[in-house]
Order: sequence, then structure tokens, then C-alpha cells
Amino acid sequence: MPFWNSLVDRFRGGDEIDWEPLLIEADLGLTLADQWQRELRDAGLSRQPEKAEKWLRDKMTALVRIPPPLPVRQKPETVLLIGVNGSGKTTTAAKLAARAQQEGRTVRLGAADTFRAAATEQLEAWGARLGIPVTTAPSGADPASVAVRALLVAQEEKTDLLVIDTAGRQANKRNLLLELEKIKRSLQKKSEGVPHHTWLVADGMTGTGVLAQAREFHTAIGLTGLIVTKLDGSARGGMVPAVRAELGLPTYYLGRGEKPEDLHRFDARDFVTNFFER
Ligand SMILES: Nc1nc2c(ncn2[C@@H]2O[C@H](COP(=O)(O)OP(=O)(O)O)[C@@H](O)[C@H]2O)c(=O)[nH]1
Ligand SMILES: [Mg+2]
Repeated sequence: MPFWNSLVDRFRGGDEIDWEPLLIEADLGLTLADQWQRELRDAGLSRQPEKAEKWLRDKMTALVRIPPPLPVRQKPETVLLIGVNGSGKTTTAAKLAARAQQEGRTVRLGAADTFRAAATEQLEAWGARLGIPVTTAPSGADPASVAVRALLVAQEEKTDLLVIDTAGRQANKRNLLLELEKIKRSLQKKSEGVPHHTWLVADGMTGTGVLAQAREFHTAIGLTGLIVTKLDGSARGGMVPAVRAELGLPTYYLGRGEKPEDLHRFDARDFVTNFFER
């Protein structure tokens, strides 16, 4: 039985359905769950699961629909990926690079996670596998200077797209935020408008943890959007509308696996269908 139907069945206590726990279980977060619960009640849909589902689908589709991003004319179009350890940043950097390469664009990767040598090696391995150049530095080097060097080389080579990978761990959280802030500021100083995208890479399996991370990174660094990974498992991305409602941030891609081709451009209709029917 699709997830949504099984939830509705489980929460159907007598005739009237209490929508809030159901919406919370679907990772929509407290604020949105509370709001939609009230609106469903006001619309008289407490006892009408089929109509309520239609209402929710329309509501969610309208909320998560995003205008296509404006084309970036400046070269390289620069993406800065940030997020907690293990969220999928390095894999996603490779996936974005592979996708751009497929579209016939030239790409460079920047390995600004200098906290662990293994992180740079992981990105270099992807670069070698995909035939994409990677700007690296020894572990312990200043991540901001690696990022800037990657930008300068990419400008020189007129590369179409630069994707910069960063660390998710530091001695402590504050240090990590300071480091990321410095990377962003250093890039901005080199070239106005860069980075064009500062995307949070967040693990969809952490549910509304994604919302908490988005709040924290958005406040400290300033995000322009999200990529939600690991939606090939049991998670179906309820936090995507939650983040959109609370922070106004769109989700641009969904990760559904570990391979380069497992990165899907976000599509509102697909997302909502998948959310209710899988
Ligand atoms: N199933 C699944 N695994 C993923 C996805 N994205 C990343 N991973 C895996 O998650 C783990 C951590 O990814 P990594 O890119 O190293 O995370 P980072 O620490 O943020 O750089 C790796 O084993 C990846 O293969 C995804 O969309 N689906
Ligand atoms: Mg990494």
C-alpha cells in the first residue's frame, strides 16, 4: 500500500482524521503540519481523506514549484556545496560535474575539504573516473585559498562550471561555520557574483533534521538552495516543502543513489506524486 494511504489508515481514529500527526510523520515539520491541519479543518476536510489528499497534493505542488534558475552568463558558473559530514557533498559534487559534462559543458572540481586527506582523495578519484580536472591542496591547507585557486584556474580556462566541495567537520561547529564563511567571502572578493549558488547538501534520511540544518547554515552562511540526498531509501522528502515554507529556499536536485546518474533535477509534479504514491 502506498505510504500515504497506510498513514491515513493508521491514523484514522473513528471517522474524523487528525491530520497533524500524519503530516508530522511525513516529515513536514511542526509549523507546516499545524498550518495545514488548521486549513484542512477549516475547509471541512477532516472526514474526507480522498478530498484531503487532493487538497494536500495541490497545496504541496504550488509550494514546491520553482521557477527555472536564471542562466548565469559569467564563467565559471560557481557552485559552493556545504553541509554536515556524510550528507553527500563529495558525491553530489561529482554528480553535478558528471551531469554538466553530459550536457557538453566544461567542468572543474575544487577540493576545499582539506580537513581530511581522504576527502581530497575521494574527489580526485571521482575526477579521474569522470575525466574532470580537480584543484587540490595538501590536507591542512587553507580551504579558502584552494577555492580561490580553483576559481582563478577556471576563469583562466573559461570553464563553464566550477563545483567546490567543502568540509562538514572541523574541530567544532563554530570553526566550520567560520571556515565556510571565509571560503564564501574569499570567492566574493575575487569575483563579484561568485559563488552563484550556495547549496546545502542534506541527507533526506535525517527527516526534519534537514530543516534544522537549513536554518543554521542559512543564518550563518546564506544559502540559495538545497540538494536533498538519499531519497532512494525510505525517506520521501517531506522536509522539502517545510524548508520552502519556512526559509523560502528551493530544492534544485534530489539524490537517489550513489552513482553519478542518480541526481535528479527537482520537478514539483514528480516530487508530489512520489511523495504520496511510493
Ligand atoms: N543511497 C545513497 N547514498 C548516497 C547518496 N548520496 C551520497 N551517498 C552516500 O553517502 C555517503 C557519504 O557521502 P559523501 O559524498 O562522502 O558525503 P560528504 O561527507 O558530505 O562529502 C557515501 O557512502 C555516498 O556514497 C544518495 O543520494 N543515495
Ligand atoms: Mg566529503
